[in-house]
Amino acid sequence: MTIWNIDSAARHLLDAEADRRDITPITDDWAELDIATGYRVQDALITDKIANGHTVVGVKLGLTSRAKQQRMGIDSPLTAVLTDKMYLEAGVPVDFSRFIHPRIEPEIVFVMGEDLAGPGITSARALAAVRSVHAGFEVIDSRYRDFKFTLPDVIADNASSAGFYLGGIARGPFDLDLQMEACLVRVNGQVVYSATGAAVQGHPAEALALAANSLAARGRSIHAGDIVLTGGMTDAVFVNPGDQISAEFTSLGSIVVAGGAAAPRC
Ligand code: 0L1
Ligand code: MG
Repeated sequence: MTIWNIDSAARHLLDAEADRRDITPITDDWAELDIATGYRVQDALITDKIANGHTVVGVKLGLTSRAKQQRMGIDSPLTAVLTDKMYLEAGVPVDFSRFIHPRIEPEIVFVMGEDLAGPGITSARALAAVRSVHAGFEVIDSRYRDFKFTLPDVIADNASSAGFYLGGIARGPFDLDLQMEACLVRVNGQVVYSATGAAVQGHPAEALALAANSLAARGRSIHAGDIVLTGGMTDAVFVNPGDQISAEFTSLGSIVVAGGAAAPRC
């Protein structure tokens, strides 16, 4: 029988990720896992990754769009941590030997030019701290079976983080209308979703401000050079072996990702 605490919950999630094995929600067995405890599990999990050679490269927001909130049945955004090992080179297929049930979602991504520390950060202040804006495609891979979890569960699981692609085009934060920036998601040529930046908390800079302010509540901040994924603009699509999935943005260019070959299950 597992004795549930911060460390055992983090270990359970790390083992599931390493073994490419889905698990039932931790809250099924540990009802005391609340939002604050979920973030402490997330911290423990990231501490373990750092001890194993990962470097923190930024933060991400999850569940910032209605499309994603409705799909997951959770109406509150959350933050999580990006590490260097999540970065995926353009053109490299999604590697099924690494993931359980990967899904992919288009995002507007900021690279920070200045530190940003809440509380009290407005979207205008947040945008002024951005160095460049990029298209992104985030690979999420919940460690929970069928992507079924409560908010504390998914916070503990570092918001399903698994990988991210960055588009090659960098635009200044005031060189485009981020609210109107549109994105089409195609799977094997068929448009399956579309959205504009307004889907992300009304404006991606609102999501950035939200990240700075919620991190401040835990004594954290965003640093110059950090990558910030502002949250899926649309619902995420499952990646299947051999698929070709693209995100075409109005002025941030396109990212095309292939599903690699199927990997045998152990
Ligand atoms: O990036 C995200 O929006 C992930 C949030 C967690 C929920 C999910 O797995 O989609
Ligand atoms: Mg995301």
